[in-house]
Amino acid sequence: MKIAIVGVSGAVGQELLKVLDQRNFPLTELVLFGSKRSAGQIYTFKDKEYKVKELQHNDDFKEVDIALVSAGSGTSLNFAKTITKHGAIMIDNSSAFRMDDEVPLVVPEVNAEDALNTPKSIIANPNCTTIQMVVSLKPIEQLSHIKKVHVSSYQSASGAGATAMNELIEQVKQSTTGKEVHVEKFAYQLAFNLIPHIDVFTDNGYTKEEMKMYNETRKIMHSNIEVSATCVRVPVMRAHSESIWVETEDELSVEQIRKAFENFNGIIVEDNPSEKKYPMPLFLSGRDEVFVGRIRKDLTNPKGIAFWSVSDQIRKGAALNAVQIAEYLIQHKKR
Ligand code: 2RA
Repeated sequence: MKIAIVGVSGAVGQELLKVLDQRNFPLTELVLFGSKRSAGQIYTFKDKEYKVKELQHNDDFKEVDIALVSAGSGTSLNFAKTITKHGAIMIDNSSAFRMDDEVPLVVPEVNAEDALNTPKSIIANPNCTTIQMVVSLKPIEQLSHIKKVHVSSYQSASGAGATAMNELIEQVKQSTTGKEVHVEKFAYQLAFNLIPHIDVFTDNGYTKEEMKMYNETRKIMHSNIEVSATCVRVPVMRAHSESIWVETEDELSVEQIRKAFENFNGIIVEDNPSEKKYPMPLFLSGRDEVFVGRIRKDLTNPKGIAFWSVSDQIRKGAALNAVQIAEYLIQHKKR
């Protein structure tokens, strides 16, 4: 089983190496690709050194079985044919193919079987905020069809990449020493601030990030579910949080929802307010699961349930989900 990682030098690329190692993914060969700038860098995987090759339009993917790609939409669009032309399956972390009808958009806990239908040999990894949310929605949908979702996201700096994480740290230092705060990766200073603007605004007043939560959730859940999102950047390093309100067809109890969460693979319930037990990003970075808490009936709607969720944006929100798709493929499809 030959695996390629494209974009290995980025935050997600580095996490892909860690996840493949930690899960003992059954690869026999590994090849790393990057930009001209990253070419030549050396990374270690299971005590063996691998040199990054520059991604080019050639036959480098001839023997590759699965390519894990996290290098931006432009690179994915430009190199999809080069990556897949010899038979490799491309698991793409960019938004390039997510809404393509011939490309499955997959969260294994929710719609794994969709990964087996790949007319373009491409499987799209959803946006991190969508992944985290649909994992928490699936157990509720299994109890009663979800009609509406309102969600506010509290998105960490890591969503904008490793440079953005470093910028946040520098901004905190600069703003506490009275120095001028350097702002580059975000529209405004993020330290001690909240920015209700991720990606670009569309004609309906929602941002592209917010419309991803609407469009991707409907595709993944094969549902007419209505999603209204407000996506906010917050001064947190690498775990996203979401405040989610759900309306279901039938009235459900908190106990039913809690039990469904507790029995669902990939979810951990942290919900005991009297003991100050609820998920927080500071303590859950690096974890694989989606953590849920603050589960309660909605005061305004007997068919409404509100809850809070936290998950690591780089792991389950990107690298882990992609590797889980690859694991599903090798368990269910000869590759
Ligand atoms: C963000 N979800 O958080 C976007 C892309 N990772 O910036």
